[in-house]
Amino acid sequence: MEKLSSEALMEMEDKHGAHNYHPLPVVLEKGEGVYVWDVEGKKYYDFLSAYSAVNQGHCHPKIVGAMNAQASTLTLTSRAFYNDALGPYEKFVTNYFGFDKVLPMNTGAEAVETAIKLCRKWAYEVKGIEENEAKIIVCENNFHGRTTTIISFSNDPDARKNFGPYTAGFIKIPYDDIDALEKALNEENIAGFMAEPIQGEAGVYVPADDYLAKAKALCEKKGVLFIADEVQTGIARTGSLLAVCGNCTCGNKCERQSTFVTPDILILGKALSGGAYPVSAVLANNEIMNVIKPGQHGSTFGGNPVAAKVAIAALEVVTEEKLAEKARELGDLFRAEVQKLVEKYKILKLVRGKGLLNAVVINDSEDSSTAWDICMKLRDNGMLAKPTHGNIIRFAPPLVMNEEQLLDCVSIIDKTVAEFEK
Ligand code: IF1
Repeated sequence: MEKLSSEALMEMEDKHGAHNYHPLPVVLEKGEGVYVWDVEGKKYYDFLSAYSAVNQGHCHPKIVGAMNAQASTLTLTSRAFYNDALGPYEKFVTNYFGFDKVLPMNTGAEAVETAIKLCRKWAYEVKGIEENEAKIIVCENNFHGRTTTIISFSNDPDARKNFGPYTAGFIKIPYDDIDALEKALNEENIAGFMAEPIQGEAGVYVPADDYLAKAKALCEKKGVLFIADEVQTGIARTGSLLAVCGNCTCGNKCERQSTFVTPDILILGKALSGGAYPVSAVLANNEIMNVIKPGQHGSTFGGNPVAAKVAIAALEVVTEEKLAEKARELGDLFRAEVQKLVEKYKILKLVRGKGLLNAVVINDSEDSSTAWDICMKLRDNGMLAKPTHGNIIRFAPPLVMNEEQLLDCVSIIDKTVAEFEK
């Protein structure tokens, strides 16, 4: 069959696929480490990492090896029967993150939905809130996925409009505002507080250093569950194993430093599989997780043998290659170098982030196309990134990048932005 061009492939998607995305016009056919290649053979640095799912780099041999081996042995049993991969994975992942139990799911949104159901059930059966009265506090400008319940508490019109009627039982408060949280915690029937340790989609908003610790302490005082959505910030992305780890030094399985904020419910996804396979997870201790009894929650693929083997390999790579420490060091270097560009170019307003989850705010109106135009030029110059909202460009390379490659990307950003300087 003749090789289809980028144009032909984009037209094919446009004709046969739902238009639920507006991708940058580049058609990728190969990925390896920090690089991807388009169908014409052009090579790019990947600076999005599939929204932080490919932290371990594209097609990591250890992860792909584990996937191939299991995929040619036993792919799926469903949970109607046991299999020889799930127990060892559950033991591995609960020890890795320090929780009693894990409920394995597939996508991030499924894990968020699972956490919401778990929190509600715990509220009724352990805390004693009256049934159907449980409320969960969430933050404005959140992004937790795209199911109907999750978009019910979104304030992004694109994510929410015309998908009603909406699920009740959520209270929205400003992000990074401890007073607002304290006030909301005084309301009736509060079961949980769910937040992203750094708001990714909103534009990489890093809260005050003590926000999460104070939030957890307030929740503890009020007998409310603190639910951390680490789907995007977890798995070493922000310079520690989890973003709630604060400023731990080791990055991997730190000795629960004083700044470590233990969530009551931890939500993982994306890089839990290194981007090779849909794997998500909800972790909690027995007092919470044991409210779920047989037949009360699950999914066909949740905890399948391929997912189990892939996730173990993906997490072993994080430890073996010290990816949290790398993200911390390279992230500091990236922000320092890009800050020099902010001082050099009027078109760049600021750079912010933690570890290798960063964003640059473009000095133009929210509705301008400048951020998009810059990403199009970055593409021409061999680097792929995409705006989050309006005038914010997210920069999140695979954590396996080395200093030379990072500095090469900074020089690509420099060269590209120079073309937009009026
Ligand atoms: C899209 C955004 C990022 C997430 C957090 C749960 C989920 C996500 C913190 C749900 C997913 C993805 C979804 C994808 C693009 C991407 C995204 F732009 F949508 F908001 F990363 F910022 N919690 N984020 O970031 O996980 O069900 O997707 O596996 O929907 O466009 P999922």
